[in-house]
Amino acid sequence: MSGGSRIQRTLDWLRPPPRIVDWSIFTAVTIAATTGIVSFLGVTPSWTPVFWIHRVVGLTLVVLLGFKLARVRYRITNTDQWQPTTALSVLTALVAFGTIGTGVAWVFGFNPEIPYFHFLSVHVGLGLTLFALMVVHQRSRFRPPRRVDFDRRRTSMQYSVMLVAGALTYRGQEAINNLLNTPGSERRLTGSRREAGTGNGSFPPTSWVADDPDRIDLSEWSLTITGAVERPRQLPYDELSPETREEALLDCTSGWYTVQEWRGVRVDDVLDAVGPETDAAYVRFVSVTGYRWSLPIDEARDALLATHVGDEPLRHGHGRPLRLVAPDRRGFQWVKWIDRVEVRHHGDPAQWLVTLISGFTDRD
Ligand SMILES: Nc1nc2c(c(=O)[nH]1)N[C@H]1C(S)=C(S)[C@@H](COP(=O)(O)O)O[C@H]1N2
Ligand SMILES: [Mo]
Repeated sequence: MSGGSRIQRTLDWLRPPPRIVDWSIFTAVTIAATTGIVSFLGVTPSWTPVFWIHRVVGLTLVVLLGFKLARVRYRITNTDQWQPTTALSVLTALVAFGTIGTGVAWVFGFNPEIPYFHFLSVHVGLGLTLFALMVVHQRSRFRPPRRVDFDRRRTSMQYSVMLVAGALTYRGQEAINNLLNTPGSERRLTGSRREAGTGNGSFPPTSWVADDPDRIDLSEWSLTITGAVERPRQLPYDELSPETREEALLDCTSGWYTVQEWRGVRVDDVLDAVGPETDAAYVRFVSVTGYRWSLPIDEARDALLATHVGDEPLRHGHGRPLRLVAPDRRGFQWVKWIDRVEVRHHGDPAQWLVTLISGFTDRD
């Protein structure tokens, strides 16, 4: 039958030329990696577009990879076509499907217990690996698209169809999830799933592997408040008066969140006691481990230095004696085991170095 079936013809029409497919995969993976990394900051609904782009681009990638694999399949199945770069290409394809597969599995509520990692962090790890492999792969094979590849109407039509199909697929998934009432239907906008309950035992202590201090002896601990302040101070534990209670949501990039009532000292009160200089702009919270994060001073004033969660003293794993509660910030910014608060004139770009690789966990 010449021309094949109607579906076949439609697919052929929708398939962009090879160089554009390759270029689009490169672009889509780059966008997915970028939105994935940027989404690590998102907690509040204003970040919804970032999560949506990530999901829709991820699903569009499925179609693009399908086109690509249909084209290059013979290079893998015909052993006499093998080249030194074939292994790398196969690995890249496997990591690509692993990344998409773990993302889709997560959306449907799949969350197996695995050693050391949370399942969602496997998706993050595969995604970062994919980006790196793709850059290497492109260097051996990449041909930039040429003008002849573009037929403006057709190309924009092809992309509209793919993106709309991606968005509809994601919407359809929501409907199926809700209908079947899978655990995947209970995700926040960030994709995180709820850890229900109150107090220390109801959510997992989550830290970097290397960030694992010894238990802190309260009689040897004190809080130093220093930097751009008029009267630096050092407060022993029993001079803190942890009387402020506040409900706040902790959302970790490894895919869980919890809502707790925290109790502690308002940063505002701590700052008033030391008198920040008038041009002070940031407050840096530093852990006994060296882990740290800074907040703009006005936001910091609204944050809490917590000693308690759900009316229990914080357990070691959750940052005893003192941890930051920074509403509307992602979990990794909620520094644990704080013993130093520094008022500063500038932000602290180096803090990113310590916090880029989230998700190694330390469960008790
Ligand atoms: N000092 C320090 N603080 C830290 C971390 C860490 O590794 N070291 N992990 C952060 C991360 S990634 C999260 S999600 C929260 C988790 O808090 P929890 O362990 O009480 O659940 O703590 C944050 N604070
Ligand atoms: Mo986290």
